[in-house]
Amino acid sequence: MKYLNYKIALLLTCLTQFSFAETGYRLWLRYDKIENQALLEKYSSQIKSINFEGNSATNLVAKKEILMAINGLLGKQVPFVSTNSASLIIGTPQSSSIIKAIINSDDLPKTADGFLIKSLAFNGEQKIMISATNDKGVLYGVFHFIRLMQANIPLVSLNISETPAIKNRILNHWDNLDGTVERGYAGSSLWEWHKLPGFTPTRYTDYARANASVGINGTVLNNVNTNALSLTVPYLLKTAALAKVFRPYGIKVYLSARFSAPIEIGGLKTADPLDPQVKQWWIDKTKEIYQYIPDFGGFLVKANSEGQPGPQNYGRNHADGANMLADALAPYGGIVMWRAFVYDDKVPDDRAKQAYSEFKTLDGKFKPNVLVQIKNGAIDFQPREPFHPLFGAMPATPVMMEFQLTQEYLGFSTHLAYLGTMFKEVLAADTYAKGEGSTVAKVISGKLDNHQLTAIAGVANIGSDLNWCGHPFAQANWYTFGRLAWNPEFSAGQLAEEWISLTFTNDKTAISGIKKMMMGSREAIVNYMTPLGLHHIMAQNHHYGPGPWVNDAGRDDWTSVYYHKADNVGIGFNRTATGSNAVAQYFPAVADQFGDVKQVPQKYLLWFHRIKWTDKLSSGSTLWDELVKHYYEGVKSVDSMQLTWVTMKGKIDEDRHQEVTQLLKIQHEEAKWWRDACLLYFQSFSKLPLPAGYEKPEHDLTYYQNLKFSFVPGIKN
Ligand code: GCV
Repeated sequence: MKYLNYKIALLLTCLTQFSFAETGYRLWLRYDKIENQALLEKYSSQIKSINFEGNSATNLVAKKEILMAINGLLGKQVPFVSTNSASLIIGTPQSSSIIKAIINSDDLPKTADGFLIKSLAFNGEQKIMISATNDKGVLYGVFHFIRLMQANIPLVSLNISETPAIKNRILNHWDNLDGTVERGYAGSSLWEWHKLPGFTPTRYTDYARANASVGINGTVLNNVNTNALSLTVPYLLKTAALAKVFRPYGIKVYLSARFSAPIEIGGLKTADPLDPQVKQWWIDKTKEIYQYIPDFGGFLVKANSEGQPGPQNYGRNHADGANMLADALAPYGGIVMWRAFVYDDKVPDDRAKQAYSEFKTLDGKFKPNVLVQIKNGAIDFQPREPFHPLFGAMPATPVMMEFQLTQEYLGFSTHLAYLGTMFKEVLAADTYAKGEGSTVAKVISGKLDNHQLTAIAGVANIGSDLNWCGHPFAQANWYTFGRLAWNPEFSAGQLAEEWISLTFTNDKTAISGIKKMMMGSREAIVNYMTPLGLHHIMAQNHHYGPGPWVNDAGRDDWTSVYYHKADNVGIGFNRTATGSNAVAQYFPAVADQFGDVKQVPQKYLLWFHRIKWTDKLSSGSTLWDELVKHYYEGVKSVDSMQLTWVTMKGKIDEDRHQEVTQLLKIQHEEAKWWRDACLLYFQSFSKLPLPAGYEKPEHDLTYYQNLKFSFVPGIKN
């Protein structure tokens, strides 16, 4: 007996000591047993049984999720019951007679996808109800409820009514059919095209769960630099298989469409959008797509940009191209997302002005099911850009936002960059299109110009890596994108806290430390890469590391010198009336501010103005000294992040703590690399010394200029 007890004790020890590595695979959907004993007991007394009527595919996945979450969080099986004695009641008034009896359906949010979570008394018992007018709304309500429990929020007097501010909340995958991901730093593509349609691993379901949990309801599967093959039947079958997995989670699939597909896969001689045969080809192709994918979302198009074909090849304009596709999609309710990311080195004008110049005049010329998809800034997802002047400038056209979650210009997946602060900076920016308060958020949510068709896109940072996004903290950008797409009014800090508590811990000190790291992280990167409005000074092509010296890239607007214009006198791009006059594309209140060197926010100084090295700034320092200060501050911020992270040891799991420790070390080295390379290069013009007290760069400029890298991820090497 004694021996048996010993064996049992040994087995238990082994079992408790054995645990799976914390890979980050579970993202923010962890559902581990709640550690706070008092809360656990409280929750257990509040959720004794669940009633969830309804058998649609979406109901079934919501049931599975709530069961998995509650059983995990409470550490015990909570039964489903069919009576109104249940303490948690879920469903729509149509699917559930109990919901119908206990709720006045007028109280439910009217907008599709909205939900209501309410504490109420029924038959003398206290209950919680999750309801909506449609099954998708119920699913979102379920995920929200789970989030409350994961974040250890008391379930008392609940009365949460939410509706999404933006209708189409979409990820853009820049995934190629060969499994690579353009600007992807988290492994290869999730889509195993060669195994589709037969093989759909559970990972696809987990992808759908993660998206639905934050309200994302669409995904463009393939790169905007696209291959026409994705529109052929074998690939449509593969897309249909993915659509089938995502459908119950309320996620529609979309495809990037190659404008020249009628030639490449259709055997036509032209892709001219006004050619009747071309139009018919798209009508037939679209009909075929809907045969395979009845709820297909529509097309995303990159046209006449960076070598992609488009209507201008035939002397037509963007509206001609978009409208042709829109007509083909309209009978099925599909939409066109036509990108405004256009520029051409043959156009003798500031690249920052070209999208506005091309699109502004087309306002009102698009069919009702077209959205113009605009990047957050006028150049290209730089660490910091002022908001794109097209926001607010096309009142008669639905316009949508394109953010980049993958960190092409923000340190790939080795730098900790929380982009919530960047998203918010842009969303909260005031366009003054209709006077003060005409924020970018209001433009894209259709509120400013009264548009019903609204959308937002995020270029995905997701790949085959175990933890999905490469850097454990990069998951926060996926999370935050979804949550802000749902409600652009959420604050970056609130969402950071939320994500930390779901992903790492509910320990208050840890949350506040990690939040501090996250909230300062993007500014740190701006400081050590492109402070004071500098932009596009990264290495050529692969974009890994600094390259302010790049002066020959095949075309001027791909060089760095085009953007910083440093010489012995000063630095910066004059975009005022005496320069390219890009400021004039903004509404007067903004143009006046950005165009005036005394009023322009310092963070945009060199974006709009050319300043002498020795000019005094409002801070009292010369431009050179201020630039140096920012570069050094950037590195110092990474020091602080490292110090904070050390104090997280023991507060979060060892696996992810180790990973982030290592990544922060790389980030620190790379921050110094950026700082030293850029300052040495700019110093070769300013000829000014580093002010006293700053550590000297480790190497000379030639050393940094000679660094060469092979097989950098994110490009075709
Ligand atoms: C998909 C930048 C990137 C390209 C990307 C392009 C775009 O130029 O470097 O890789 O191409 O933006 O958004 O179309």
